[in-house]
Amino acid sequence: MSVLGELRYSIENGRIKDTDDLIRQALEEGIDPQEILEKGMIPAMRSAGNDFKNGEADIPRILSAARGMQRGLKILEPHMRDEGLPYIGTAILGTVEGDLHDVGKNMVAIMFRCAGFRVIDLGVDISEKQFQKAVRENPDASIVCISSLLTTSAPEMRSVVKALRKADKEKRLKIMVGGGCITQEFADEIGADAYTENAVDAAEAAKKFVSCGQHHE
Ligand code: B12
Repeated sequence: MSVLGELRYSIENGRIKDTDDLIRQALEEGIDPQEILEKGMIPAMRSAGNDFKNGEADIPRILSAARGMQRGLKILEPHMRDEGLPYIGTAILGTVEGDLHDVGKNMVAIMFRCAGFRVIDLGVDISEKQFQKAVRENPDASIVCISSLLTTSAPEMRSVVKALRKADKEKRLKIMVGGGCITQEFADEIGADAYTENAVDAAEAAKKFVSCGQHHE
């Protein structure tokens, strides 16, 4: 198996020590960090997510896959971004009030950082007021990402979107929503700008938002 194949296997199966070693090995072999991410790590994350959805993976496995991704990205990150490069945008991210799930949110943060965004991760159980405060305090942020895994916390998402829109007089914000219980239909209904099913697509959609913004300036 190639080093990227082994890397993929190690993340899918939560073998974190192997993940660390394999990323270092791939870098030593001169494989481009972007390729390590796109051909080794992202497919692993996708497949762990799919296995989970189909009931083929349990909670400890998805948690350790996420941990492997996070640890691996820490090793890879310094090789990926030229420190001198400007960020392509700033995104605020959080899980809504009443909801403590953060695995998916953390994956969104990782993918955004890899795409070149500065990410302000507010954490979990974030109230409408906390989202509003973060937007006020970070005038350079143009994207707000809200995560929700619980049907009971989804209504909270609706009021966060409403409050952010009301305060956003210059219409600078793009609001993205996601998480296990969110659907495109719900996202449309509450007036979000984008919904995606996974973190990889979320970062792609966000990149489109910032590049559209630049064209209009
Ligand atoms: C792990 C887990 C937990 C862990 C959380 C640990 C942690 N640190 O996150 C613990 C054990 C603490 C937990 C607790 C509870 N949980 Co729970 N939990 C799960 C479980 C098994 C996995 C969630 C997960 O991590 N998925 C993997 C990640 C990668 O997927 P994801 O979060 O969906 O994220 C992906 C996308 O959705 C997307 N995405 C995520 N966020 C965003 C944001 C944006 C902007 C975008 C664009 C995309 C995006 O990108 C991610 C990666 O591709 C799910 C089952 C399931 N099917 O999801 C139940 C589940 C979410 N939990 C559930 C419940 C009911 C609870 C509890 C109420 C249980 C209880 N009775 O105590 C508590 C609630 C605690 C609270 N207040 O939040 C239910 C929710 C049902 C519902 N629809 O309301 C589920 C669906 C289980 C079930 N089938 O019943 N849980």
